[in-house]
Amino acid sequence: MALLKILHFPDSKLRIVAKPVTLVDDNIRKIVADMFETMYDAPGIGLAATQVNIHQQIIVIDISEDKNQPLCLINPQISDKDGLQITEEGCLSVPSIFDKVERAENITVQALNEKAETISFNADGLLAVCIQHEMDHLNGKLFVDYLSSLKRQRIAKKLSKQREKSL
Ligand code: K1U
Ligand code: ZN
Repeated sequence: MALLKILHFPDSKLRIVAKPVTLVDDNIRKIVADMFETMYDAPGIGLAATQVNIHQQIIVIDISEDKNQPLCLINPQISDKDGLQITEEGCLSVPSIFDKVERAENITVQALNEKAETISFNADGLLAVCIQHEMDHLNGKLFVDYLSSLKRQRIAKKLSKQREKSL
């Protein structure tokens, strides 16, 4: 397994729209394993392939406290959503920035898992937020896009200062 480099806002590669996976093979399973390792190491509760510069529709998630409930979603789709929730979100591609975002409260998801099986389930609360956040990444969208352009500019400035300091 390998740790992958996470792209940071405002990197333009975060805006690339991911393509569907056509075959879930060992190459895809290696990407999934590396993504889990990268997510647990960060640490985070989710990671989309876009964030590690892989432009295929792959998401990994684990919202459990003990980090023992891995969930891999390949070619995810939301067929139903209802209700609204406002949650403080973070993002491994926008380090140390947190802000409130409004998302659907309940969603119905279809996807393939790493064994190429079709899965379908309902999600609510944090899991629903995380799936919507990660699916946005696959579409080249970041949670800061829901904030005002003034806030987004301030965040870009803050991150570029942080980067300068760390060089
Ligand atoms: O997509 C990402 O960048 C991962 C992101 C997922 C996410 C968090 C919160 C709301 C929506 C989506 C993160 O994991 S940020 C880090 C984080 O939230 C966290 C890290 C360690 C323990 C608990 C949470
Ligand atoms: Zn994110």
